[in-house]
Amino acid sequence: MFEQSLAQTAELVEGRLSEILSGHDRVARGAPERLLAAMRHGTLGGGKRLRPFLLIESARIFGIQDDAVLDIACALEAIHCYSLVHDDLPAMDDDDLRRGRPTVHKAYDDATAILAGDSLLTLAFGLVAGASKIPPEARVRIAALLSADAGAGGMAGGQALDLAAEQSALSEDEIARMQAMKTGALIAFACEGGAIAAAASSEDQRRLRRFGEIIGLAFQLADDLLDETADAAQLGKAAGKDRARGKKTLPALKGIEWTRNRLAALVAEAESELAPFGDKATVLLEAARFIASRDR
Ligand code: GRG
Repeated sequence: MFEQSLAQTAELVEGRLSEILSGHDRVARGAPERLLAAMRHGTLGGGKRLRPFLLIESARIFGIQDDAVLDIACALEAIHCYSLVHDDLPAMDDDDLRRGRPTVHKAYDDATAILAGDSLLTLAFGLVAGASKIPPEARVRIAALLSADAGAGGMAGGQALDLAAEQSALSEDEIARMQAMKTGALIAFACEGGAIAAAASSEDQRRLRRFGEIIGLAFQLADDLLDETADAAQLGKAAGKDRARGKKTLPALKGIEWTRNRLAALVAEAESELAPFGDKATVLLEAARFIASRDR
């Protein structure tokens, strides 16, 4: 049931992103065809679209329909996809495959992959600015929040800390901080951004931020647990490569049982954050459970 609604939202997001990246939409009009094709390669045809789903469902709690926040959800996905395109580059993770297909720099070239990522990042802010069903003040706040969560104090900063950590030992707290920035910030943005778009009260915005931070931690822990427990051959070479490079993860530091217990505790925390919303938050709670127990 939950997976069905996730798949439905993924289809909606895919359709809108495909329209935007056709080059006819205002935000990408006039783009060179090869660059657009590289952006489509990095964005369309795969991905769970979990972040847009969280944003849409966070707004839905307050009675906002998905079409009103769809472009903001697509902006978030565009930033997520840019981060994957850049993360796969030789200067970072140097991966050949993403979502079962050649990475953008393999299918095109490094310079095109850099520009495709840059263009997806800048496209995102155009989409937020043009989300005409959301009041202008909310759009400005969302743009500022997205900038903070995607930038040097958020995802990009977390990536920098992660790269630096290959050369040094990190404590449990340092790993948690790096991951909260690298993967947690965009997930927290999804939940808070949905609440801002819906003009929720400040208290509810904060509550959804905290919920997002909790499930962001769970997302990364579950991801690292998958890497830790999977056979490298089964996962493709990425997990084995991360281990060989000495990537710092909590499951590696604390063990598998500790991680499973921590995931269960995070789901319980997420549940208590959502309690005041009652039945309206059922889907978000299912999302938290999905994230903590995911196998892909
Ligand atoms: C290059 C600025 C910059 C940042 C990169 C997010 C990130 C930072 C790197 C990705 C590395 C990675 C694989 C991290 C593990 C967690 C993660 C983000 C997994 C991919 O996200 P999913 O599972 O992917 O939502 P799909 O394909 O479903 O969109």
